[in-house]
Amino acid sequence: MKYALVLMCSLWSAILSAEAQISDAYVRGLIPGRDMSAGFFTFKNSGDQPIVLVGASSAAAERVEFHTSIHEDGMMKMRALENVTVAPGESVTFAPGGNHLMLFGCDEKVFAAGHVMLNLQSAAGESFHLHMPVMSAKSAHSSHSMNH
Ligand SMILES: [Cu+2]
Repeated sequence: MKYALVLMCSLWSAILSAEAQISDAYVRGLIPGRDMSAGFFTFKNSGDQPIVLVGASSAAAERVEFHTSIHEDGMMKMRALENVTVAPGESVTFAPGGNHLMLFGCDEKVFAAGHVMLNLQSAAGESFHLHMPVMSAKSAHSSHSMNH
């Protein structure tokens, strides 16, 4: 009985880890005097159920939100998204000028060390771990407006 349980658990974790592939993850380096950053990644759902991302958190930031950039009255603005749904077999790209993670209250020391660990939570209670290198704010494409 114990053996069957262990087998079930390892099977379950294999299913979970095979469900999504995350690539091109990175965060912007902090601009001196500011504690906000933006994070980007591509999330591919290779399972057969939709994955609804409902939250993000990081030890390197006080708060992390999903944002989208929209053009309104000739200006680029940002809106917070409550959740992001990734359909089975589809990818969602968080990239400059579109969807992004917004990190508030960033820890300078962690950013200076060059990488940020971040978790995405799904509505089903899954957790996806992202290892995001810090890219210099100068070299990163700067289309990210601070207007909310
Ligand atoms: Cu934003």
